[in-house]
Formats: sequence, C-alpha cells, structure tokens
Amino acid sequence: QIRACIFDLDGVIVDTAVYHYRAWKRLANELGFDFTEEDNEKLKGISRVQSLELILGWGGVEKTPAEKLELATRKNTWYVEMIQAMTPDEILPGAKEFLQEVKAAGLKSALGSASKNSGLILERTGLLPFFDVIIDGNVVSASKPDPEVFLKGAEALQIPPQQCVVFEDALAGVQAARAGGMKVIGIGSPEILGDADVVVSGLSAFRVNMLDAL
Ligand code: B16
Ligand code: MG
Repeated sequence: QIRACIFDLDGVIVDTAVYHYRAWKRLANELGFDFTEEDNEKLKGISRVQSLELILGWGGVEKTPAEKLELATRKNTWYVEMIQAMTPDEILPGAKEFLQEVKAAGLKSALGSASKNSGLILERTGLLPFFDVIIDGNVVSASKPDPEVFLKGAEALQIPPQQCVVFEDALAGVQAARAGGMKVIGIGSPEILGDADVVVSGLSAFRVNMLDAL
C-alpha cells in the first residue's frame, strides 16, 4: 500500500535542464570551449560540483579548488537569473494535476532533488503548497544513486520506504530509489529507465489509481 509520493524536480515537475545548459555553456564558452546538448544529458540529476568537474574534463581544463568554487558560483548566478523569471506555464504537462490528485487521495508528497535552488523554482511555479516536505541539495550530502535524498524524504514524512514511490527521470535517480527500497516510476524512455517498476512518458500519462498495481 503506497502512502507517499517523492518527486524529483528537474525532468519530472519542470524542465530546468535547458537553463542549466545555457548557464554551463556560457561558462564553458568563457573558458574557451563548447559542449553539446547531447553532453548536457549527462548532467541531469548530477550535483553542481560534479557537473562542473565533468564539464572541465570535456574542455581539458584544470582549475584549483578555489577557482572551481568561483566558476560554480558564476554559473549559478546566471542560472538563478533565469529561474527567477520562471512562471507556472513552465510546469511540465500533467504535473500539477497529478500533485492535486495525490493530495485529494490523502497521500503525502515530498520533493527529492539534487538542486540547491528547488525552493525558488517551486515558489516561482506556484507548486510550493503541494509539498509536505522538501529534501534538496541544501540538506543532502551524498548524490544519487545514493538513496540519501529519498530516505530523508521518507523519514521526514514518517512513512516507511516500502510505502513510498519515487518519480524520477534520471537513471541515477531510479537506482537511488531502488537502493532505498522504494517503488519507482520512471519518467522518460524504457531503454534508459528499464530498472523502474513502470516507465511512462510524463506525469500526464500517470494516475493515482495506477499505484494500486505496484
Ligand atoms: P543546482 P534534480 C538537478 O535537479 C539537475 O538535474 C542537475 O542538472 C543539477 O546540476 C542539480 O539539480 C543541481 O542543481 O545547481 O540548482 O543546485 O533532477 O535532482 O531535481
Ligand atoms: Mg531529474
């Protein structure tokens, strides 16, 4: 019996990957190299510092820890400028309706995101009231596929992991949910997220009553 839903943010509720891409690309360009939108796929679900390490590797650029901190901060300033301007129109199809359905069914909701900017994004899109608990990059030390983010969500909701279901678009996130002993709904393609209990194209293709079959 599922009693709580834990949602990843980027790729499940909103598509902030495009803004991450624009900001990281600008940084790479300032450092004298470029990377493709295909490369950007590898940054989904990965923390800010890990993303920077990968990008510097692609450009063959070496930096000191202090320089890395400055670069990550510079990128985040541009990123925050863009997400400040987000509106409810940017909620992914079906996400708000599904969050409403979850609430109406009496289930609990938590956010389980790697982002340190999740509060701002939920506020700008008007989704903050739908979450009982927010677990994000500000309170988590181990990145997905480590289950910490989702286990902290379950703990804060006071619901056993076995009674939680995670909604994730990244392979590392599906693995994290599994490692935490939770059910998982993959959002995206079955080729990549095959490890999930069910894979759907988006939340518009999912209904609360489908949780009964898990
Ligand atoms: P920030 P999620 C992740 O969000 C993004 O997918 C990933 O690209 C980003 O690097 C990470 O958040 C950290 O974001 O720089 O805002 O702290 O998919 O875990 O909701
Ligand atoms: Mg994601």
